[in-house]
Amino acid sequence: MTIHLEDLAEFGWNNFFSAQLEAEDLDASVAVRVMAVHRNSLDVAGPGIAQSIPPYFQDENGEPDNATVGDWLLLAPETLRAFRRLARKSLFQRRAAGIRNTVQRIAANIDSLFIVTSCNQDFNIARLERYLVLAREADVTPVIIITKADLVDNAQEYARQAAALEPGLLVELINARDAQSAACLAPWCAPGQTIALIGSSGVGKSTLVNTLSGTQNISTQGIREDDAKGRHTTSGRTLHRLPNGGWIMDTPGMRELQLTDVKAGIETVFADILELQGKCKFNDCQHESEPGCAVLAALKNGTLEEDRYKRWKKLAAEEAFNSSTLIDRRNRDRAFGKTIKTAIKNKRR
Ligand SMILES: Nc1nc2c(ncn2[C@@H]2O[C@H](COP(=O)(O)OP(=O)(O)O)[C@@H](O)[C@H]2O)c(=O)[nH]1
Ligand SMILES: [Mg+2]
Ligand SMILES: [Zn+2]
Repeated sequence: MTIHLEDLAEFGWNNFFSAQLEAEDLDASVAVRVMAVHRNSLDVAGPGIAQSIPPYFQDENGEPDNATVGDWLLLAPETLRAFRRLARKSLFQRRAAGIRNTVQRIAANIDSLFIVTSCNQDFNIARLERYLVLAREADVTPVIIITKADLVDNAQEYARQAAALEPGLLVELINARDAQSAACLAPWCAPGQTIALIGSSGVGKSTLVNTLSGTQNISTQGIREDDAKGRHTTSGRTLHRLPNGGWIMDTPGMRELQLTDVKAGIETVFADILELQGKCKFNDCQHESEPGCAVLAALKNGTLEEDRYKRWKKLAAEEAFNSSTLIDRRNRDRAFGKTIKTAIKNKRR
């Protein structure tokens, strides 16, 4: 068996993955992509193969590994056992609950993140910024999609506000129910491209997937997400094929993404503030009241917007809190408890 690179392209293969293979790999393995993750198995597919395999495997060095939706695996041709997971181009992950810092991988090798919001009460700059941070952290290209443009008179105003978030940010204003209107998204849905969606409930994610698919497969609101028997009508973490050749992952799992371990993402979205920080007089400047603080100076002279500064502070504090381990937090609580005890004792004295 042999890997034919040209046949893999439609599954999302590109040079990033080719570069990880030696000539001998091409002859002695089958490359497949993880299309769906189930509790006890993975659905994998490639040119001429569709197979269910165990979720955990040992790589060729005997190290345990596991794969998530979107991953590329090499299988041994005879046994179809996975023996290597290719390095990921991008990865969405979250920290699993518990004291040990285990991470749960949500999706790998996604090219673009459709950040979906609508022209109404859902529209919220701070929320868009959070999603941008997640996209940047995962190394995925964000596209802001503002739906329900057909329901308001001032749709352009929403687009303008979103576009101001980052220089060069891609923003598309659409009616998610209308295929012609959603046609502007074609470049991101081209053959071999993989997309994930994120956004609040009700903004039109399922509607958009249906419009892009030209089907009504994915339940939209109005129909309840759980049917009468309590079954989920939306599928799990699965890549769906779009008619023009791209792949799309519907939201489950993306919703739970938190601002944990996203320092790099915040630094990318707030690159201007990062640059200012480098100019502060003190290395450990908190940008509150320190002398020689370049961030406060920029606020004062108006080059940094007050609201943006506040949003950055909030996100940075949240990320620092979430990223501290539970043990850190416990120790901190304990130390805090001690401080209170001492304070009470001193008062009694
Ligand atoms: N008029 C209009 N309605 C939309 C648009 N996008 C979504 N909707 C409607 O909004 C509701 C929620 O959409 P849905 O796709 O279920 O949202 P989801 O929770 O993000 O998947 C449905 O009734 C859709 O028909 C749009 O662009 N224009
Ligand atoms: Mg939905
Ligand atoms: Zn400072």
